[in-house]
Amino acid sequence: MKKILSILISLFILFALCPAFFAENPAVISVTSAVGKPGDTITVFVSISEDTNLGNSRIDFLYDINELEYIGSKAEGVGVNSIVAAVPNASGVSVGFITSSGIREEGNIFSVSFRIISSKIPSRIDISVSVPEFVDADTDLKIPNTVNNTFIIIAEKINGDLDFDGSVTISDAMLGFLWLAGKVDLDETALVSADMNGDGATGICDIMKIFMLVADSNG
Ligand SMILES: [Ca+2]
Ligand SMILES: [Ca+2]
Repeated sequence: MKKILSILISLFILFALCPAFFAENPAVISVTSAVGKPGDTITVFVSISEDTNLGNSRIDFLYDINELEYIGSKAEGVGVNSIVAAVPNASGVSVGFITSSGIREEGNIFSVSFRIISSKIPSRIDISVSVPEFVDADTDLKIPNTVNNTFIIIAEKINGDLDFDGSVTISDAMLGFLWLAGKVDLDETALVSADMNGDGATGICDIMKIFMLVADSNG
């Protein structure tokens, strides 16, 4: 019994002395989807959860380069100072970025624009998104992270047409209000159509715009 106790105590001391392998806050990376026609340039926005203290890093986007062409990346909103390297390759593009110090805020960190080469309409281009390694800006410890894959829908997008019947009517506005109230779910494609101001997110301002559009067209 005494022996077991001393082993437990030794183990406890060993763990107490070991530096933590992971930094504390996981980084949740979200990438928006988009809708466009063949030939259109569309933009997806990459955002991060709060208080990650993420330092310089990169995110990889894998897709069929015969369907999608990389156009450019732009630093956005919180914490990313500049895009250092966006390297298009045979399987997609890697976007590297510089942070002024660790990223603490939540919000968009950068955007990536693509041109739709594929002429298949309607269809869908999948983009698989991955993070090679995230490290803490101060301690260099690994930051655990999650990231979602995304997709581009190739379709005739009509801003505000949430039910995809080809026109914007009071039904679309009602659908938007029901969604805001949490009464119905909208799939990601409908949410992209609902993004009236093109900022990559759908909210009350967008739904109000749809409502105003319908109200105006009804005199
Ligand atoms: Ca409609
Ligand atoms: Ca919006």
